This record gives sequence, structure tokens and C-alpha cells, in this order.
Amino acid sequence: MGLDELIVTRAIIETYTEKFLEYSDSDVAIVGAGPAGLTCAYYLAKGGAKVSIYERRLSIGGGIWGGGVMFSEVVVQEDAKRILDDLGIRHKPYREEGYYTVDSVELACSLGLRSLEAGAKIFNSITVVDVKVEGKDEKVCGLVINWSPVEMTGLHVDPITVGAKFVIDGTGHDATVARIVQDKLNKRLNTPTGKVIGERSMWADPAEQEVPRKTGEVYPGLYLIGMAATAAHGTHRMGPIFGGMLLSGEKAAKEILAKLK
Ligand code: 48F
Repeated sequence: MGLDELIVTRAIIETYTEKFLEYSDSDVAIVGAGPAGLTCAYYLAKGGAKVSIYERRLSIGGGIWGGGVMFSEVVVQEDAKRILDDLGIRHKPYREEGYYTVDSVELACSLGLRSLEAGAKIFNSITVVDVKVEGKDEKVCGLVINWSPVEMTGLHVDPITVGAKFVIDGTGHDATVARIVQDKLNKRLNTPTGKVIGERSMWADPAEQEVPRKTGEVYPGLYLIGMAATAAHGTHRMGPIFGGMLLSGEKAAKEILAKLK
């Protein structure tokens, strides 16, 4: 039997469209498929939530792949080791107690696969450009999205909207969604200054402890996780140690699952 290219075309367009439509209204829409976003998606999906992730790049993983200075290993500390164990991600104890190394390529692949297997859907090459709001308090209740190449080339093409009960900003250092709420809605965020403060210089120990602490609702309907939480609250950066990112994703998932129930 010969292959028919038109069947390939129809199979792709129909299947993608079905998937996209099914997730056009989710319990939770996560912006950014970095370590925090993927971990959060895994725990949310495992807990029964309908989760979509929108990722600007073709690839998932955010800042995981390059490890430290492109040496493809990252460090995870004792506190977060249980998450690696929970997700079945291989790691090696380093000779100093409480430090574990993980192959960064394996971490990116495993977090992606575990979140997909748990039921989350990842939509890549999509850039979030705005939020959808509703009600008197202008609660965040969805995302405005466009194809990344449209944004990159500056084509004049209108974006479309997807709905969600909760939106999560997992955009890393940029804290893009929090900045959108601050700048476009002119709203006060739940940070010490009411604004995105910007991350402080490297100091891994307090930085890692602060990431899960600063994880949470920063505006009605909008949660901050990972480096976006660090950047918004103005806490220290931590470099290629990733435990805080995993713990942050897990914490936001737990809080949102409790609210969804
Ligand atoms: O930057 P990123 O990996 O954020 P994270 O999950 O983890 C931070 C660490 O990688 C590292 C660190 C560790 O200790 O300091 O930096 O907090 O992933 C953020 C993802 O969000 C995507 C971006 O391409 C990346 O994959 N992203 C950013 N802006 C948008 C976006 C946007 N507007 N729309 C969609 N995706």
C-alpha cells in the first residue's frame, strides 16, 4: 500500500485541532515548560486536574539543558531529592553530603515525559502575550496566545484566547505574566512593593529556601512559580541548583488542587 501525503496532512491537522480544542478550557494553564512548570504540571495532572502548558520555544525544559555553563549536569539538594525519587529520575550522590547531580538532558526529558504521561498537554511554539480577565476585580481567567513565529517576526496577526480556572506564571527570570498584570492591568501584585522587583545577586542558600516560600497566588487567579517567583519578589538567584524549582512546582500544584476540590 502506497503512502498518501494528504492523509498525513489531515491526520496532523485533525489530531492537533482536537487536542487544542479539548484543552482550550483547562483547570490550569501554565506558561512556560521549564523545571518549575513541568513539575507543577506533573503533580496537577497526577492529582486529576486538566492542565495545559504553553511554551514559547520549540523545545521544553527552559534553562535545564545547559546545566551549569553548558556542562550538562545540574545539582539537586537533599530537600528535593524525594521529588526526583517520586518521578523516577536518576541522580548520583556527590561526595559532599546532601548534594546530588542529575544529567541535565535526562532531567529535561524525564520531567517532560512524566508530565505528559500524567495527562498534562504541552503546546509548544506558542507565546503568551496577554491574560484574559473577568469580573469586578478583573480576576485572571485565561491566556491570550499567538504562534511564536508571528511574535518573532512582528507580523500583524491577532492572537486568540484560552480559558483556565487558574493561570501559572512559570516564565522564569522574565516573570512575563506578572509583568503583564502589572503593566497592562495596572494592578498591585502580592509582592513587597506591589510590583515585579527583579531578582537579586547570587546567594544560593537563602535563594533556594525562598523559592517555595514565595510560590503562590500573586494576583486573583495568577500563581507564580520558580524563577518567576524569585524575580517578582526580589529574592536572590541561585544558579544551577534546581531543587527549589521542583519544590516550587509541587507546592503550587498542591495549593491549586486543594482549591479545585
Ligand atoms: O527559565 P525557565 O527554566 O524557568 P523556571 O522553571 O526554572 C529556572 C531555571 O531554569 C534556572 C534557574 C535554576 O535554578 O535559575 O534559570 O523557573 O523556563 C521558563 C520557560 O518559559 C518559557 C521559556 O521559553 C522557558 O522555556 N516562556 C517565557 N516566556 C514565555 C514562555 C511566554 N511569554 N510564553 C510562553 N512561554
